[in-house]
Amino acid sequence: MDIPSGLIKKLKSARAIVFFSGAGISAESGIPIFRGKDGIWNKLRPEELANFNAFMRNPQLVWKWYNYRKSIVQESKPNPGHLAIVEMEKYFEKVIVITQNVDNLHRRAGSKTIYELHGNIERNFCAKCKKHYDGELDFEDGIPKCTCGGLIRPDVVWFGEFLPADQFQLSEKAARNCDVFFIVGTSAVVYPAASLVQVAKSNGAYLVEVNIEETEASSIVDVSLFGESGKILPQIVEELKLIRA
Ligand code: BJW
Ligand code: ZN
Repeated sequence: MDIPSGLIKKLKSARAIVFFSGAGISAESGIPIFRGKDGIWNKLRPEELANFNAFMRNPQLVWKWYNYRKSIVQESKPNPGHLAIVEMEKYFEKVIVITQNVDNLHRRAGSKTIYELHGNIERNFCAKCKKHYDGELDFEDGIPKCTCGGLIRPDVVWFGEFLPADQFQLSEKAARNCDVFFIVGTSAVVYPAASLVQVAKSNGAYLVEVNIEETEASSIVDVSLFGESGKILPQIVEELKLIRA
């Protein structure tokens, strides 16, 4: 694909860029997305799994799902899309990653500044006393328990729960202050994360979507680049090499 000249022009003068990522950026690492025809939630009902009441009702089932996903994450590695974002740090004063993903792949790729809006699947905490548990957990009858007797849960954000306030505030600040805002591999339907697209737009950022198909964000972006992020983002890096040479 040819990178549109309007985007190249913006990148020439940009100082701060933001990548707002979702499950699609990790799809090429073998991690299933949530929605759409390849989404894991086509087979499993989200409301049965990703909310606190469901967890309290059936913690074994929810843990089975997270342990399954954790095993996929542990076997996966960052793909050329994650790595291209790291490479961009050579060309801009500020590169910030705001991710909805819980898979840690931006960190493993080496991105310096990452805000995690929906938590991290590799961390856990006690639902009762809030104590953190970050190593391997002991499962008894399919459930890990805290020393206080409470249930240990994954440190992720479920429906109806607040996002980590510090991560969201830092993300809003980044969205307000960037020159180019990339929206990569997200359906942009889950709020309040998706509201960052509008925040960036109203503060004058140039909006670039990278996705294999149209999304809720497509109608307000300046340019949509349709294709796999693992191919398109490295292509943008190649353009940057030419621009900055
Ligand atoms: C590729 C590709 C390739 C594929 N290259 N692209 C009505 C209106 C507005 C809001 C609400 C509403 N009703 C309820 C709400 C609130 C609710 C919400 O937004 N619901 C909507 C779904 C309607 N939000 C919340 O509850 C949030 N909290 C909140 O609002 O708190 C305030 C509050 C408190 C108390 C009471 C009431 C309110 C919390 C949201 C938490 C979301 N959590 C999850 C699970 C995290 C843990 C886990 O991973 O298990 O986060 S849900 C799930 O969706 C996960 C994701 O981070 C998130 C976003 O999904 P994402 O990343 O966009 O993935 P997909 O699958 O949707 O899209 C993948 C994309 O990739 C697709 O576009 C593909 O085309 C593309 N793709 N391959 C490029 N190779
Ligand atoms: Zn506890």
